[in-house]
Amino acid sequence: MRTLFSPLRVGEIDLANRIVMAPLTRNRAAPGQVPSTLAIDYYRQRATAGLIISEATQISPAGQGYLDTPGIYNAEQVAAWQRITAAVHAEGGRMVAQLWHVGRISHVSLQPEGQAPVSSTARRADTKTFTSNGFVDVSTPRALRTDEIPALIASYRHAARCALDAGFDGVEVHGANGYLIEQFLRDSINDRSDEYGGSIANRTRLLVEVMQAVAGEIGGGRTGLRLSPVTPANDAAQDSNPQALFEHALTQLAPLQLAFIEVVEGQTAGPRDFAPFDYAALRSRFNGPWMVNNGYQRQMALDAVATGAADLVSFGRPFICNPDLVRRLRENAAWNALDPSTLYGGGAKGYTDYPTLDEPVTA
Ligand code: 8OZ
Repeated sequence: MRTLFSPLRVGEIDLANRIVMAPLTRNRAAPGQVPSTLAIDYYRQRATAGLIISEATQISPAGQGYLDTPGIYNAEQVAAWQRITAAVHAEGGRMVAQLWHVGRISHVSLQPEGQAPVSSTARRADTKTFTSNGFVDVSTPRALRTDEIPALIASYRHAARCALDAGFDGVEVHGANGYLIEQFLRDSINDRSDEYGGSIANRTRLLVEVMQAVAGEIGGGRTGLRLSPVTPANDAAQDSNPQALFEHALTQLAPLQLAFIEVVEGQTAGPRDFAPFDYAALRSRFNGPWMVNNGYQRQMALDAVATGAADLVSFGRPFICNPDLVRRLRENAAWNALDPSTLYGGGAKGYTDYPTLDEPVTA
């Protein structure tokens, strides 16, 4: 019988169970956008997950949009990630790097030479980001020229190569939450008149070319994708026809034989029924492992896998506060409560000090 606890091979990656640690931004990177040494323990503690998806990691300096997020584009970063992936592998875990470009969700103080962030559009998002000066409005972006797209795609390819050099089992491309790829996908944001704007085929072009480049570099069986078809995160207004848009995208991606697709159902970290969307119809366009996310409780997750509605379930905030979430799911044990004040930035507190079932809770 197939359960949440049964093994699964996704593409080229063998997983011990179907419980996934979702990508989680924690803003604790060291100078140089290098993951901190604390991150070694943080991820090692969670290595009983069938798969860990790393926190979002920018593919290039211009891909950064928040203070103290790690990158995956230079040798120093690769060396630091190597220590993390080695620790996870030593515990029998598997880990992929989430490849991220924020597009317009950034601030000039975080950009190379204080330049404007780049996007599909020159229109500013109505949202804030976190900088060394606290929460500030995101900056007005500059629309990428068509002739700049090949270099952008090359930076995804380079980051994918860096991820494999760093010992990751693969990557997940961040195509969700209103960041660069969704700034191209949605007609509520993309106002281009070149071949990357307008029709659904044109708006999905960047995603498809990025996925082709990454899969071409490291193999489709080591490449996953995160989508969030209706989330309003980061001022991503609804597309006029998200069902047709995302079904077209998955149809285009089918030949790549991707390792998995992770779908955020509803509003990221919010209501699951935020906007109507037929996720089963979307899934019918994809021939590989289907990972669901957003607000899954134990019974929901057990049912999703047992009924075949999903192959894998990713948990975000529950994994932050329960390093041994897999055991707690297995034994139907209670979950620790999350401390929201330690989510973003800081040190060990709220990061590596959440207790397991074996540890007495210390004050
Ligand atoms: C929370 C804070 C900053 C970034 C996402 C990468 O929503 C993020 C993120 C989440 O995908």
